[in-house]
Amino acid sequence: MEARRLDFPALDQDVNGNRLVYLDNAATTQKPRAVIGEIRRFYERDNSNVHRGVHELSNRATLGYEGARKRAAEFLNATSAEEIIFTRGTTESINLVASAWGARHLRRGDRILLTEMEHHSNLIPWQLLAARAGARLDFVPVTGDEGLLDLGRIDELLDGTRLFAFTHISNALGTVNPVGELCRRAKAAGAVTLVDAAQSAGHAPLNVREIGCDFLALSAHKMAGPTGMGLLYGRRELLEAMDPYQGGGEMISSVDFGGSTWAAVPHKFEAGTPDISGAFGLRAAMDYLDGIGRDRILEHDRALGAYAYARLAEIPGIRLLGPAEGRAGLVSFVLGDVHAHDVVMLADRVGIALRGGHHCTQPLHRKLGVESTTRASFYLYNTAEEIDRLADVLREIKRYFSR
Ligand code: C6P
Repeated sequence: MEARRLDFPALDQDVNGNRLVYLDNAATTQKPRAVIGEIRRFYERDNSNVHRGVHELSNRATLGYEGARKRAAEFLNATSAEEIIFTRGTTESINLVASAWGARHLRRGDRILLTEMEHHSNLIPWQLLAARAGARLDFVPVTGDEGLLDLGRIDELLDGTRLFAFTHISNALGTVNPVGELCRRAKAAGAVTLVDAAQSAGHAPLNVREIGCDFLALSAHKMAGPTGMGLLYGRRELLEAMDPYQGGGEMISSVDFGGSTWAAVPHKFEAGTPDISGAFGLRAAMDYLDGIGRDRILEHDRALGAYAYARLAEIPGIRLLGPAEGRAGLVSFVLGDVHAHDVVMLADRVGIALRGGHHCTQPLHRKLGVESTTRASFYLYNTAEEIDRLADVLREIKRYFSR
């Protein structure tokens, strides 16, 4: 894995006089040359709009764009490319379902089930929908600092639920949720399921048919791909029964002053000129990750997550959040009474990139009784030595503030 560092030009730099240690991968990962080069190649050779042209460049752009859709379907083991809708990312994918599925299927008094560890992107769209439809939100509780879902009352909570949306990996806790089991139980209760795979898509093999979900959302930029690009997987029969999300070019079959008809899925949900270079970049990212092997990336992530948890637990007065075992490749913590923003700022002075705040999980932080946490998150190019450096720097910061 270490040799892979060389594929990522941004890692090869000093920050504030020290070698960069990039531990902010849950926010966005770095991009390998294969992805950067593919986007550049698209703009240098194939740049044209998709679907509307018959000239050579437009054909190439269309082939590449639709080829990326096929590649994404294969990456997720979807039944067909028509089940893949390109979006701006996880946030837009979830908003699309809340808007286009919700408008059709949610009625006053209906219930939506979420968990207490959801990112705001998997909370606010449902709050907006619930307010519009007169529906109610329920939450699967989190056990406390250990950060697991308390599934004790899950069947009771699922009873009468129309849709259950939950994260695969928590960006704030590092918890890996049992997505297959959650989908099975939701299905048994007749609920539609949405998996937020923002933190898992580039970190583990993902098989939507094995998981058994109805929808799954991901962002390219968290899996070595470009920003502003992502996708929604949706089971075809559900997508076909949904209204369009936005109106405009590309999503129509025929248009008249008095009314219009819609294109078939997936184009029904892709109004306007899409992020074409983003699709080329996403495809390159998927090829890159599969070239390494997503099972190997998962193993590496888990090993770093476990190592970081153990090393940081040695620091006196630190409070670690999330499970001690079986965690993903990220660790969130409170360093005594040092504010997270001070930790992040001081670590940056020696070239270590961390993130501090509520990580868009304000209700979870409130429940755990903390305003903010510091988070170190890893990817395939990070090493145990970088975690050792982090642990040393955190000790120094702690000592400095204890004087
Ligand atoms: N989490 C983090 O630093 P977008 O912004 O659409 O690409 O992804 C949103 C999102 C949805 N779900 C989960 C679990 C996420 O972690 C994120 C993004 C970043 O943790 C930004 S707050």
